[in-house]
Amino acid sequence: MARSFILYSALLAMKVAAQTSSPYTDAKTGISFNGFKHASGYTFGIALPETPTTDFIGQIVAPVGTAGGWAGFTMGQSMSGSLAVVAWPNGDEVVSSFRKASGYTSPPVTTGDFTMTPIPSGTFINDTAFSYTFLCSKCLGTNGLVLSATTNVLGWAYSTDAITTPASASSALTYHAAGFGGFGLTVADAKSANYATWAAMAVASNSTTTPGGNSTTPVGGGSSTNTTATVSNSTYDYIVAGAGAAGIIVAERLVESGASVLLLERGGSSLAFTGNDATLPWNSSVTMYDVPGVDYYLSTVGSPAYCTDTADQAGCLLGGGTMVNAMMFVRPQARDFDAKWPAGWKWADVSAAADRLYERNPGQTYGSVDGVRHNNEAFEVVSQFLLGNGWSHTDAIEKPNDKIDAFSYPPWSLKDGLRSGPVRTYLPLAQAKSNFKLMLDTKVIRAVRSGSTISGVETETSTGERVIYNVKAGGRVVLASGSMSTPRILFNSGIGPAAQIQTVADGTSSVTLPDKADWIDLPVGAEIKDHPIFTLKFKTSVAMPSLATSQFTSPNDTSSDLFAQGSGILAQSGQRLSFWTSVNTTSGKEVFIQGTCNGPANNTVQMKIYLTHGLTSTGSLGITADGATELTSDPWLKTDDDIEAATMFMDRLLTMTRQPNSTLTFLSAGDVTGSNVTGTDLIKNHVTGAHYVGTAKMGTKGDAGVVVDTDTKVYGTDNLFVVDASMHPDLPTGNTQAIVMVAAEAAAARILALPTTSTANTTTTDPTTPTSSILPVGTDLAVTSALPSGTGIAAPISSSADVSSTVSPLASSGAAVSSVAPAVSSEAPAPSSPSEATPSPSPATTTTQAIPTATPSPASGTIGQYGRCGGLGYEGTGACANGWVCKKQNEYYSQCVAPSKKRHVPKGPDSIQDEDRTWERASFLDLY
Ligand SMILES: Cc1cc2nc3c(=O)[nH]c(=O)nc-3n(C[C@H](O)[C@H](O)[C@H](O)COP(=O)(O)OP(=O)(O)OC[C@H]3O[C@@H](n4cnc5c(N)ncnc54)[C@H](O)[C@@H]3O)c2cc1C
Ligand SMILES: *[C@@H]1O[C@H](CO)[C@@H](O)[C@H](O)[C@H]1NC(C)=O
Ligand SMILES: *[C@@H]1O[C@H](CO)[C@@H](O)[C@H](O)[C@H]1NC(C)=O
Ligand SMILES: CC(=O)N[C@H]1CO[C@H](CO)[C@@H](O)[C@@H]1O
Repeated sequence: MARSFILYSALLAMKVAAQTSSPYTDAKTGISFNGFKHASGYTFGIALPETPTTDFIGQIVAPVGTAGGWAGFTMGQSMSGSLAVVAWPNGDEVVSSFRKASGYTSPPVTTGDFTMTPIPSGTFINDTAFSYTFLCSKCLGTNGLVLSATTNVLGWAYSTDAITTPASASSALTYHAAGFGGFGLTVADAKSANYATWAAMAVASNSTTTPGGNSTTPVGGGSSTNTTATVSNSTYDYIVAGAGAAGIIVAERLVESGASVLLLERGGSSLAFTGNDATLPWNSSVTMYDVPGVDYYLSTVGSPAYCTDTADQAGCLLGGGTMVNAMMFVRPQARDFDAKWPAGWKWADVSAAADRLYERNPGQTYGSVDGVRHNNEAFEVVSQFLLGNGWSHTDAIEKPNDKIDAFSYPPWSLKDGLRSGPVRTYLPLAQAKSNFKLMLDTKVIRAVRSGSTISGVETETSTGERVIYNVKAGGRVVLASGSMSTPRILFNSGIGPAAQIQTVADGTSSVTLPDKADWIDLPVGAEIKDHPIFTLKFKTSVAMPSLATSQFTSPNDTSSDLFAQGSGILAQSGQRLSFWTSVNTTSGKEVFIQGTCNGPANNTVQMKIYLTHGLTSTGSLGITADGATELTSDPWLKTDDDIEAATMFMDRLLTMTRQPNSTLTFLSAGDVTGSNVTGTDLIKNHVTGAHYVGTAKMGTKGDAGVVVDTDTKVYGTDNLFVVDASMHPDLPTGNTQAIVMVAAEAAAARILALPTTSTANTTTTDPTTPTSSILPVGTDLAVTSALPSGTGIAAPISSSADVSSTVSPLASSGAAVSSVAPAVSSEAPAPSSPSEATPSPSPATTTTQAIPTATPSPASGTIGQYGRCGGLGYEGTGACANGWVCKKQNEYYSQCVAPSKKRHVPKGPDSIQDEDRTWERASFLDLY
């Protein structure tokens, strides 16, 4: 594939002025460069001594796209094999690295003798552009730029599509769609007698503004581990670790106060509008996470992003559990708080927080916007059964305190036929603010701690690079990584039972711990709780048809058309009826029960029966040597009260089914069957509820399991907080996400009301200015989540004006599919398929230009993807292979490319991307 090399002779032969260099003097540094400027604003310059030896000074300047992006140049005429320098802005720092391409992939970081040292006065980010000016040492020579006596051909490339992990110098790059090509550098015009003075301005830095991510600053100490991390120069008032149910809400409320907030999420994007383009075959505007009807079948239709290093199932993606859960949204009843939460957290204290949540994220007891409850036969059967036994029909959204012998249409975190939750209802509000940054694919390893003061967090990118982000003086770190993961961060920070911290110290996860004398002994993980679930099946006495699973996983046209209008079975979650009641044990404990019902097979009702609020069993959670959390003791059915309570309810249920004319007859509970079963038999099999709470309980220091105070601050620290399910001292009556969100709202208000601990070095609103800024509530943004531009690192959103209409299957055009570019037909291969070899043919030819030397003939061509097909000096006669078009890149080079960039709607924030799709097509190999 040596086609690129033709350019060299072509350029020398033509000496076309437009593509050659011209001298300019940089105002900021005073350095005279010889350089190349493209219409896009991309500029590259080079300065040489009068007698070049090994070094040169380089400068890359490029407009900062709303989404981010990068700019770079190559030291030879072909990107393949040539040394390249790439740079991009990240917050208020410039990240750079050496790269070398070898194929059709993002060029990896390369190392050698060469190094880069920034020239600070020429390295900056302003409102419109970034500039990187640097001394390139040992960059002249066979490993870098081999200077010609007259003209060198260099390459340039520029992208305004956000890269995956801008904080990491080794991040994968996005395709250089904003521009690329070659230009001729007249060597003589780059030489100056002032070179030595300019080169002396280069100074080593200890930030990531250094070569290749290769400049590492050792951190921590005191343990045998040998980890190094770079330190970001950007600092924040708050760093929030984890963008799940609680993390997004607390981060957004902190942002509203005017404080600067960095939200770090270890996983990738989730809903389509967040940039996830793993859309569904039958509707390319939604991912599996968007569609309520597939929530029971995520693993059938895709590979949901579950954490792989947690004690039990948890979501490791933007939204956390709210993206992988079954969407039950059970507003807590008053006693869920009143029973065991400490003073200041009783229902009277938190009900205003609940109101703020419900204003934005109310939940609803229907799904389909056409008002029809589709496939509702199981509700009809079970409601008759319960009514016949004296239960009453309530509305779980309107009347959360109706929890005794009450049933409801299932309450869902759903809006306009789509999965709702903080990703849809809070995150866009934060992203609209310039004081907010979201970074995906960034895992928090530990809080960096000196005694009781936390200075920041150490993170790890998906490629394993460690970077430390610091808070400002007086700043705070909030852990919101969920009950399965927040404990790990605490252990890794030297906080928890000594045995767990010692496991980290002796383990293999390369965590730098504080000195043993500084370990903080708290019972992290010691009081974990969960709802056990018993699954029962019943035969119905009346005929009850059921839908096949394939109706949800591979929907027919009727279902997918209805969904595009916000309706039908796909616009509903999987449950059909929910019920609640309680039992009183002989020792006087009242323990609640929840049931969710559906009809998984003809004439069959399934009930998932949860033992909930009031249960007394606890287990414990610890960490393994390789850094995974594990249950060191199970939390289910450990007390006589819990066993008695579960048995009592099962006996009552069996009695109900044995009434004359009962519509339900017991069928099975796992392997337990038979007509004479008892309650004791029915509790033999249970599964996890995945509703874990209490791994960093709130309460009075010294009480069992208590880790945080009533401001959610970790005891023994000045500025470390836990705001997620970990801090809940008790289990609620229903599924956990709603109460987790309520408590996150309440926690944000408490944190903002705290006095400043020291001179907060912020010019924005004093973060202690309390509640006025947190009280106003917005509208429910479930659909109108227009995402403004110009926000943080990964947050910047494309300027696409109609995000909101493409987000929703309720697009005004009537059907989501119709808002897809016509090029994407329903037969197009799944966009997420990495093996997709050929883009779908498209009539769109707007980017194609006829060129004299090649006549594109899609039907008969032979030149493959990215092959050269024209340009001055091109001698070939072939045409692009089927499906590809010849595109003029510049005078010298035309290339076979995909007819149009395939767009998957909705056009969400470009910046929030999955690692595996950033390099969807492209080649440095055939840059020009
Ligand atoms: C399979 C399943 C089904 C469920 N079904 C329901 C249901 O139907 N209804 C209901 O109400 N509840 C349900 N739940 C429970 C509910 O989703 C959780 O209680 C809730 O999401 C907890 O919120 P959280 O903020 O504490 O944690 P999470 O929502 O888990 O959020 C934690 C976030 O932190 C991120 N993270 C983790 N570690 C790190 C790190 N080191 N650095 C950076 N980021 C990190 C995660 O990727 C995640 O985004 C279900 C849970 C599961 C797992
Ligand atoms: C930002 O920097 C670029 C490059 O130096 C410059 O052209 C531009 O005018 C600057 N913009 C502002 C707003 O200062
Ligand atoms: C490293 O950075 C810190 C803070 O930005 C600064 O105070 C210090 O002088 C720097 N050290 C070196 C060696 O440049
Ligand atoms: C950590 C790392 O990759 N360090 C490398 C940085 O670059 C120098 C050469 O410039 C190498 O010697 C180091 O190994």
